[in-house]
Amino acid sequence: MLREKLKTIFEEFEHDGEFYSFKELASGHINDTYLIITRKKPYFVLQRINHGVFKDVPGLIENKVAVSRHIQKKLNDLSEKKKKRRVLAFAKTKDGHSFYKSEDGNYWNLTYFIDKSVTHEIVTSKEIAYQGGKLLGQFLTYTDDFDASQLTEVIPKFHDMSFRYSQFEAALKVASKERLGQAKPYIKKVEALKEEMHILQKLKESGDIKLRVTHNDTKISNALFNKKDKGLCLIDTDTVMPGIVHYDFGDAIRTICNTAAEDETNLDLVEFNVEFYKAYTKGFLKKMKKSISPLELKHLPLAAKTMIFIMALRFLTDYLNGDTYYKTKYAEHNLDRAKNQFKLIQSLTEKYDEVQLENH
Ligand code: NDG
Repeated sequence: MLREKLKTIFEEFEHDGEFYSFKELASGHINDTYLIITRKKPYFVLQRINHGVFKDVPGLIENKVAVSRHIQKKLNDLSEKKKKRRVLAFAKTKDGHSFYKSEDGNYWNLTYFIDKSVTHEIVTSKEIAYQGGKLLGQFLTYTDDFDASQLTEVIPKFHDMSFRYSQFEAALKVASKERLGQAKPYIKKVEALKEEMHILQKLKESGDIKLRVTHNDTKISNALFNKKDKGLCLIDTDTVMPGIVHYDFGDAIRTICNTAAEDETNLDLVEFNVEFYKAYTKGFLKKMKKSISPLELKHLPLAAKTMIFIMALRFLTDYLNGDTYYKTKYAEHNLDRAKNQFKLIQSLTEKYDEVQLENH
């Protein structure tokens, strides 16, 4: 029984919590995540890391723990007023490791649940967008002096556009006739956008845009807020790796500015919200003013387009591959997700002038 299993694993970790019950937190597409409700707070979050997706789970967990520790040190130096900021804290197992490997070969990690926090699947106010922007700017500022060479590259070439195109092209060769047929209009879009979608990668490769420590999965549901909509911290640091600022900014905008959730199938509901873009950018730049270069700044709108596109491409590729990567609930799920992202690109493209910084 799942309850017994989770309880047993929970008890492998060092803490004072007494297991009472659990609740699945089902919004992620990769790992299995459970809220562990104890008899007395704090609660915990127990997570099974998907080792099909992440080949080096110990490396991944070391990344997360090291980055959290680095941020924690910065938080310790803050004034009382700012002490509401948070960072994930990891529990250790009774034998001193940051993860537990269960007999069935699965890897688990345990963090302290941040009390009175909430997440959002979609953004409903400018204030949340603004706070979200500050959170990311803060994360990138806190990790600016983190030695990136310490980090394991958990998924090599994660946001590398040429790599994602090559996976897409390989998928075209193995896809069923039926899926190829369903995907045809979107395959054409992928081909049409190829050149534009490589601009940022080229700037990264030439060194014109610098490498930083980036989060790499900045969708809005990976940000914690308090009940008054103030930002607390980013969570799900599985993919912290060296990257460019555009990965994180663009990936955040992808969900912040979508008027519908990523899984919405009614495309009439999917629009790009320019007001939220402006609010997010304002919060982000408030924290990043000193460290962002003119070239990085100029390419923020393209970052949004590129990161929406890369997710469309990845969902489409997984659909063509027969759903081997993302968790899906029905046969067309990945195709529907891709359609949602393509609709968002279309809407952003129509409003592209409005998101240019000079028009804010
Ligand atoms: C997952 C993906 C992330 C993607 C998101 C879409 C991994 C490790 O799903 O890239 O943007 O909801 O593939 N993470 O979190």
